Amino acid sequence: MSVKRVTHKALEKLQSKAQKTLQRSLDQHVKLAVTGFSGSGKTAFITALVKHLTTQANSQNLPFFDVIREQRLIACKQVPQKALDIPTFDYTTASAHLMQTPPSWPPSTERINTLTLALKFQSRSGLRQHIANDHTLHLELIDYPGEWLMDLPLLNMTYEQWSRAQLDILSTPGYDTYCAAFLSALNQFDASVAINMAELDELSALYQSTLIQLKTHTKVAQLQPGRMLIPGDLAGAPIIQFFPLLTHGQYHDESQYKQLENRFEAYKKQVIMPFYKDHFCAFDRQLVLVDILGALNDGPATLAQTKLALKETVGMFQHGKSGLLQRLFKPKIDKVLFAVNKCDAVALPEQDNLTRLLHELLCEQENELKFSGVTVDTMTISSVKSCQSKQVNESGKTLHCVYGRPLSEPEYITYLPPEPPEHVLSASQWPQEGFNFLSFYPLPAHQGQLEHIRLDHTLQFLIGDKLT
Ligand SMILES: Nc1nc2c(ncn2[C@@H]2O[C@H](COP(=O)(O)OP(=O)(O)O)[C@@H](O)[C@H]2O)c(=O)[nH]1
Ligand SMILES: [Mg+2]
Repeated sequence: MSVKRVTHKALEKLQSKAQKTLQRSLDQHVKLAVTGFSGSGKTAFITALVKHLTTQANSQNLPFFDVIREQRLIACKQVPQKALDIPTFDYTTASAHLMQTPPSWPPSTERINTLTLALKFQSRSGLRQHIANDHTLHLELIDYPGEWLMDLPLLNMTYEQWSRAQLDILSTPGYDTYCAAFLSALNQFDASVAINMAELDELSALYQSTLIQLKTHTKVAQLQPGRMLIPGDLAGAPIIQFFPLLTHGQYHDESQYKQLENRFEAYKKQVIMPFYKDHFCAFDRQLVLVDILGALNDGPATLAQTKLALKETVGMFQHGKSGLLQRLFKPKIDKVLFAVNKCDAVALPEQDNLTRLLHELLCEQENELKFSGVTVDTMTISSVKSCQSKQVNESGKTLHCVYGRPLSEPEYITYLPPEPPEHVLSASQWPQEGFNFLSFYPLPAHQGQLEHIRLDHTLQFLIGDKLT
């Protein structure tokens, strides 16, 4: 009798243990790469994502996120991260900036940091719903300075190739004001003579100030090495003190040229490689945020360079194919979303133009990715709304305007933004007056609620299938 009871109990225990193990194996971990060049809106996006999932997860606010529309999301909260050696994303400070009166944008990112959210949900499909009442998806997010992303293509380049590409950019008409001093000093530089540390330091510093100028005044993305702009813990180290230089024949091992080439190679091996290996591989999903409005404001050269920079960086991930990163770190990204961010600064009927323009800029990459079995989509979003759309009647005509407080102004204004092109324009098709999309402060939170455009579509595409 007692033997029977024990056996029955043991069986129940075993069943429950098996159920727990199965449930654990069905609980999932998704690592989402939020990528984009500096200023594309990564930090604001992560802040908004956490805010909406933890405090605004209702079907009015996120109607196109299935788990929420179907009222299956039980709760979402920040949980301790797996990686103990990376600082935690400071959500409290970042969200405080958006929520304060008047609101401001979160500070820009100077280092890598991470945050993990646990989404507890009810399943309605497959095996899961029979195993347990609720399941948990862990969503891991990583924030880092966008400048460091732009270092990724260097892994595929020799010093000579990089120098040529970089000097091409510095010689772009329109950038002379920022680059002339460095280019003329470079003309005087003799690369064949013996190593002269003082001279290398001086020219590196001049190159660094050129990159800083370009970053301040243009939207050009290819500012390399990224650590010259955001050094992290490498400030002042010779490994980040190099600059592009054209070759003229052979150089001896102790020449200035060889020293620069060695620093470039050391930077690749000791800075870029470990960074991506430690933090930037094993992503499951990727969001690429693109600041097309900034590129349009800058002009045709910057738009063309944005296209190239996207091609180079997205190409490095080569999800599923045999790219360099694939061989090195085996990334396994199976879904990529390209999103034009900040679309709230464009009149509502013209926002679709941005999707079409992005699609055209990226058609080659999209094709490659799809061919490798990756699911790809393009979208126009705004993770934190900074403007309301507003219709104004003028002499019987309806004008589609935006209403917000520009960064340069003390007051709210109604502004008629330019119409963004649907296609890439050549220099001759470019409007003479250029484009002038304004940047605005975030809209004030209303009763503690932030507004977004298509954050729910974004979440559905990126993680919806993991929450069924
Ligand atoms: N209109 C609008 N502007 C945004 C949005 N997100 C970011 N921005 C602007 O872009 C700037 C850079 O954003 P940030 O998140 O720091 O970019 P990051 O460098 O990619 O992390 C902000 O200071 C804002 O001016 C958005 O959703 N809408
Ligand atoms: Mg940032």
